Amino acid sequence: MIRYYTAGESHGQALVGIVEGVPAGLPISSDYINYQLWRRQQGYGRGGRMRIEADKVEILSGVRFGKTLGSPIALLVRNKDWQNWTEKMSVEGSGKGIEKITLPRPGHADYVGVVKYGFDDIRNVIDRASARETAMRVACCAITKRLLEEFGIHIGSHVLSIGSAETKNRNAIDRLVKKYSNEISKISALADNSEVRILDSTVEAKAIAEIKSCKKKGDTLGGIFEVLVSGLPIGLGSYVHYDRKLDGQLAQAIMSIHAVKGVEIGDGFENARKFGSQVHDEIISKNGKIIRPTNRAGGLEGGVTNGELLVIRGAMKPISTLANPLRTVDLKTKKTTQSRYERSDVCAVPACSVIGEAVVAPVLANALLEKFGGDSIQEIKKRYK
Ligand code: EPS
Repeated sequence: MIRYYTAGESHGQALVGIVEGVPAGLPISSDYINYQLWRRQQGYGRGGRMRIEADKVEILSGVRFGKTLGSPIALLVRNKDWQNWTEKMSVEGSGKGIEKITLPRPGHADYVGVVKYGFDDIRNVIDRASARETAMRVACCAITKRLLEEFGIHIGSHVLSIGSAETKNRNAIDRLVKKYSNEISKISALADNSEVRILDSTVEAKAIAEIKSCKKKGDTLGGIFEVLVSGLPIGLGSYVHYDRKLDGQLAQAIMSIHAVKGVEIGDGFENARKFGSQVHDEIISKNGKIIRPTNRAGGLEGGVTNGELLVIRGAMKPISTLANPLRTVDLKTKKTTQSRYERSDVCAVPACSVIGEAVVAPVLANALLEKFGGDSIQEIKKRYK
């Protein structure tokens, strides 16, 4: 089974990742990973940091002549911004003379972090709690995305809403999804053409305008994104054990992304407002084949893939670093005051959708390996056939 770990502080020297359990013989290149890293850095509403970074991965181990060896894969992404933080984030020394941050931002991990670890400087929390970590996550998960592609499984995503700019009429999107239902990553290619990864051009324009005016106000915006997966065979996951139910595992993966506070599979929340007869996808026979005329379940029944398109949505709250800050308490003086502002994004929902694509990949790859697993891609392909 595949596991991955990330390490690294946002303004430290680099982000580091180890991916283990990847079968041997998987073709992978730094170009493939870098393309996913580039996609994560796009999006209207990002702040000054994205102008500094140009994320590129270095593959340090586990790959030889373009193919995985079956051994742990070590990855490195250097933080360009490190040059500006060598003193503040120094590994050595005492930190004497370095300003301590004592104003926790509401909504961030700042306050809970210092209480939990007994720190007197919020910088110790900020730097690991930062969504910068997702750069390495996308790099690690790209390897599992590549693995799934070997089996005709493709992952795509797009953004449904940012602030009040919302895709209400899904008909056009549903037509696109149907058109590309065999290779859903094409949806991503279309979404990548939009600065906010929104497929409906009217909603796209509204979202951009909303981000613009939000920035002027010193505020931030969240939104909803959709991750779609095509080519999944029937039978991945489990209805037998609670911890192997694929919907539960996918929800965990999406909720593990910074600022994601809600998740649904298929029409999860909408279905809760309807009658069962309006919700469940009938099973019918057409030309001797069993088909489903609708997919409100989003590709999972009983925690197991049912052969339909997998549909997962995530809700990202507005970023908690506000240029026009909320009130907080100075942990040194215990006085109520305004929170602090250094620099931040106004909206990162487009990036979050790319991260969503990434984090579901190892979950699905593991479900695939659980059923058909082997030491090499060749061996797994034989079993899969
Ligand atoms: C982040 C704050 C900002 C974002 C960062 C996440 O960074 P900084 O504090 O350096 O301005 O740009 O996101 C990234 C660096 C990234 O690569 O996505 C936070 O507090 O979570």
